[in-house]
Amino acid sequence: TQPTQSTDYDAIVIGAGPVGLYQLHLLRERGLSVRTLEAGSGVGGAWYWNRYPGARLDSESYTYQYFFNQELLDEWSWSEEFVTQPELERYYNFVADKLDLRPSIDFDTRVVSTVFDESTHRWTLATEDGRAYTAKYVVAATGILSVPYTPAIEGLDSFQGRMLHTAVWPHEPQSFDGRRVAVIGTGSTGIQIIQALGPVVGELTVFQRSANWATPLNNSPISAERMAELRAAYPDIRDRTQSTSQCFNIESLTEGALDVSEEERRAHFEKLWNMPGLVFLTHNFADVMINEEANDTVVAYLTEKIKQRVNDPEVARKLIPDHRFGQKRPPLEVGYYEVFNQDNVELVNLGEEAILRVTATGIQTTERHLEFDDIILATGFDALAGSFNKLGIVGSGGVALEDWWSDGPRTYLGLTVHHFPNLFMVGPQGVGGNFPASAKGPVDWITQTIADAESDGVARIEATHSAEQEWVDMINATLQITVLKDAQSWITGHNIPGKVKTNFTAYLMPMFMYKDKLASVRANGYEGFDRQASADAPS
Ligand code: NA7
Repeated sequence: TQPTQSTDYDAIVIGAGPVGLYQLHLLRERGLSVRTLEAGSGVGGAWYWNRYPGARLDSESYTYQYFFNQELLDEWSWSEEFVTQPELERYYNFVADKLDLRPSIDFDTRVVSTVFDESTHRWTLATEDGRAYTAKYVVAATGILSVPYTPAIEGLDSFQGRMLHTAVWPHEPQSFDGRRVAVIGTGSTGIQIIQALGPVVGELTVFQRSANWATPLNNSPISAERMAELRAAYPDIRDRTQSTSQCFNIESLTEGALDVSEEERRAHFEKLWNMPGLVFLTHNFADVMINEEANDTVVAYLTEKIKQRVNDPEVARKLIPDHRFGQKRPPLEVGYYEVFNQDNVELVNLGEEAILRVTATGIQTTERHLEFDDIILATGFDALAGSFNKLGIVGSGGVALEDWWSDGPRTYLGLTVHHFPNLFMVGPQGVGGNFPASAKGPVDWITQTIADAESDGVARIEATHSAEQEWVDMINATLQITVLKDAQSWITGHNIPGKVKTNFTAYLMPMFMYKDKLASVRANGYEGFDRQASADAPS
């Protein structure tokens, strides 16, 4: 039988999340034939998969949207400063419909192999169910937090109750009323689900490997008046989120915590405590992430807050982290600490009482057997390199991405990798933070780079080994000046046994430097790249 549609494209985008949808739209606008391959049955990426109770944005809703299209801005209204997952999923569906993206997306299509052909300079992609696609360009928009991590706990499969992972949550409604529930993991996700389930479950047992510095979300509904004000301010908000260091709507102070008096410091922390969002990270003193003594002042303030909110001093002790503020991404909370004041909630500190195994009816710890109806894994992700390593990417000379990255990610600009021509990614060692805003520059740049390659008759464009090495060296060097250098988080790979590698994963320099670099690479004729015309390209 004849295939009903061509499976050969100019470009394939992998993923229909916030980054992939924008990339699809831009490449299509440039007149390229583009197909998006999406593993899920719908759009939204993280906001399609992470459907657990309480799943919510930690960025202000109106900073997390697309600003490139006036109709999108005019026709969409946000209901809360920080909306929940269903509203975000609706937003991405609204965008997909408005921009007519759906006809260009193949859903339920998981890419398992992505192989470069030296003779044609094209990529062949194979899907889990045996379909094949070819394209000159591939953009992997598979996300830095998208491969769910399930720890290898003995007996996990033997549990006869309901076992759920927050990152692959079922579409059918799940009731927890009156049930005995275990939650393993207290990162941003664990904290959101714990505070959502606290009021409804029969009994809740929280298994905590590391406590976290959670600060108040300070959410509120958005009234019609507030929405009108926000709309009027959209041009400013757009510009700010494109210029602050982590693409949030607010910037750090210029003075250090140690430059001001104790009273002034405390007054600023009190202000942050009552402000909405991730402000302890984004609007704190300038030295908090680079000076341990400055960081200690935040730790002291937040320690006091936890002690004030948790009734039992012993429980409060367990909830006080032993890492520096910001070494793990600080979660935002709404009544999280008060959950532990409920009689039907217990906190198990895994450092003092470890999980030995999961049984048919519950969890056996070093101290006792606990019976559960439900076990919820809020154990996070194989972050950063994880989703790219799963695409089965084999580049020029038969080099596998996973092998090339055996010492951790190696990229040029967080967007391209030596040995992998015509392949782009919004991946590790690139900018992060408020993701749709931080990914805008990279996606615009990828689009222009592909458009220029097309108009210049380029058959293959590939980062040079030396440009990549310089980028990796810069990434590794900048880590050393921040408190992240001895962090134990998904950003360093410490969340997964055996994952820590030599190369660091994130770009920590200011956003403006990244933007300048992208601009100068282009202005200097794609500095750091080999661009080969069809006739010159090796075959
Ligand atoms: P995180 O932040 O990686 O949190 C995962 C949690 O699961 C964290 O508390 C881990 O402890 C815990 N964990 C992981 N493995 C185990 C085992 N084996 N036993 C017990 N506990 C374990 O993932 P999230 O989904 O919460 O958030 C990820 C990001 O998404 C978040 O930072 C935002 O940027 C959005 P650990 O801290 O590693 O000791």
